Amino acid sequence: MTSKTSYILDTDPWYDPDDLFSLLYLLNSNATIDLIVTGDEVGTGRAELTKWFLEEIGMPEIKVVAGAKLPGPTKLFCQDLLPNKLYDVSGNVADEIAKVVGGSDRTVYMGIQAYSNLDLFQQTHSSLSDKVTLYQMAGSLDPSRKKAEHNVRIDIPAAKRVMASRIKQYLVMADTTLNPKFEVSNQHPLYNFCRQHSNAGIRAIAKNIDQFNGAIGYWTFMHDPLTVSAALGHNFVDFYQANVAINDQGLMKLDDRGSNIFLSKKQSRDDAFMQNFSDTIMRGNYK
Ligand SMILES: [Ca+2]
Repeated sequence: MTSKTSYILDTDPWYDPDDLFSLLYLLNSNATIDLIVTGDEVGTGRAELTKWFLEEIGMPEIKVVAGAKLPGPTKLFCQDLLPNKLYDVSGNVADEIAKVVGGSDRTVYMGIQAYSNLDLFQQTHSSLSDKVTLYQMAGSLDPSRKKAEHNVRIDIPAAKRVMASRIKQYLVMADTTLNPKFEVSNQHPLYNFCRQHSNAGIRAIAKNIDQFNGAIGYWTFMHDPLTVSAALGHNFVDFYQANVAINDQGLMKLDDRGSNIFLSKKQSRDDAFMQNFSDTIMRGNYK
């Protein structure tokens, strides 16, 4: 009997463009995406724009459910691309995740935003937690940090609860991904590939890169795609097991009393990753 592995992408696209790059990378891999859930939502804008994007690149059948909203300020780029059309992105996010997890032997959960949706799932369907392996882009052990890493900071209670849960977890930390090798600026071949593409969905990524840079003042780094690469079984980044504690400000440190999880090593095979990532994106067939 073959065992079924399912894949869930939990994402906050249309802010940092590395989410859309992650999605494209995944769509060109051997994995089949069973469900996309969005977080840090702006209404249901992130989910609806993602549905539009999937339609544009010829993958309209993938289910997208709008997930948790958060109280803090947030940004949604490329809103003007949303056509005057209704997309069904409704559903109870925890129940939708549970349906996928319950229907397979193992679920690879790719968390490339805050922990909010996964936290709702593990609180309401804790008996399924053992079937989930989480690959999460989040956190940092850099002691000079004054502010916690973004994906932890915007929902600290959720990060704490998931870290303490029974879910097996691999953390790709900012200490690994804040590496200039992972930058995609408007000088990068991937930017030009997107900007000049005949497909409106792919062109939207270049627009997202420009708008992100305009608002934030720096270029996007491929934090999320590296996390997805680990979830897909590539070995561009190595992990070690450690006990981690997280304080009320979301700052992390090694602590024997903390949760036992896998952490990314600071050094990665960055050149090999960027080559594989760029080649995968550029050889994709987008309708
Ligand atoms: Ca993200």
